[in-house]
Amino acid sequence: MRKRASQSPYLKLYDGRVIKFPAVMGVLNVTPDSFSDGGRYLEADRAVEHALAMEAAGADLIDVGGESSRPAGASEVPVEVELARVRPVLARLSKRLGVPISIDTRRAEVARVALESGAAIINDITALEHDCEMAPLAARTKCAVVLMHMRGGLANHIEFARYRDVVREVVEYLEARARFAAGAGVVRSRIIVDPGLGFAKTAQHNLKLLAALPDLCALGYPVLVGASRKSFVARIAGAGERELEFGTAAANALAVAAGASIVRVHDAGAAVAVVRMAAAMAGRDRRFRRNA
Ligand code: PMM
Repeated sequence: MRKRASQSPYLKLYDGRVIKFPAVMGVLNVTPDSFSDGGRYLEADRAVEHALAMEAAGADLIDVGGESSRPAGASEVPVEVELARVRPVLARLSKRLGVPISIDTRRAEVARVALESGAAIINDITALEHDCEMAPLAARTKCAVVLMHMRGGLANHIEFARYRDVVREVVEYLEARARFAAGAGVVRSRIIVDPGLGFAKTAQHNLKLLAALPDLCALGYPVLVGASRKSFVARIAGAGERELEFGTAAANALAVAAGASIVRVHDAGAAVAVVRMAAAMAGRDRRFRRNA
């Protein structure tokens, strides 16, 4: 067990905006094939509407993605396609959205366009490994970066779900990637780590990682957890709409109680209530501390 490093209760972005933790990241997948909301927000105007609705429901930031990473057989899309999907949405959002935007991409070219449109966070499921231009871009722009653990590629990562000790290996990987990012000039206080639930992980691996969140938090970086509607939740809680939502809520509540700083979700309204309650119960909401 590591010595607990102190975690900041907020993230200050390069533009001065502050995201208070625990925070809700609303997912805006602008893809025709994402596993839960695929196709619904492909049309830019509807995507923008959905993002604004998530903000109104209390989301603290919006994660825009143009490439599906659906566990079973996600296909790679050319960079032009990814750009064509996200560019019109980002252009419209930058004028209308108050909360910060993160761009869910492995590609520096897409991240660059998004940052130019006002995004403040790069959410890279390959922890800056896929594209060697990503780390210099993040360093140059002083944006925040989410470093996620995964193994293998988009289409085959589940074949890599083999570990001797999944917690140790994921913690060590994220520690190394955070060190790499900071060494490349990424602002240290803007590094976020993520165990990558469902990416090269079985249900058991995901459960072990969720149970070990305090070890991940002990690295000293904010921890992002993306359990929302994933197949392990369906397997455990049931695959119906309600079961998936309540299963997601349970995972998010316990993740916040264990120290997670950001939960990445599809139903922002539900998650806001869950996170508020869990934060207060865990003594993470100053207004409701017992000795306040
Ligand atoms: N999961 C998905 C996509 N991007 N990014 C981070 N940082 N963490 C995740 O767990 C994550 C992610 C896949 O889910 P989706 O298709 O519903 O977006």
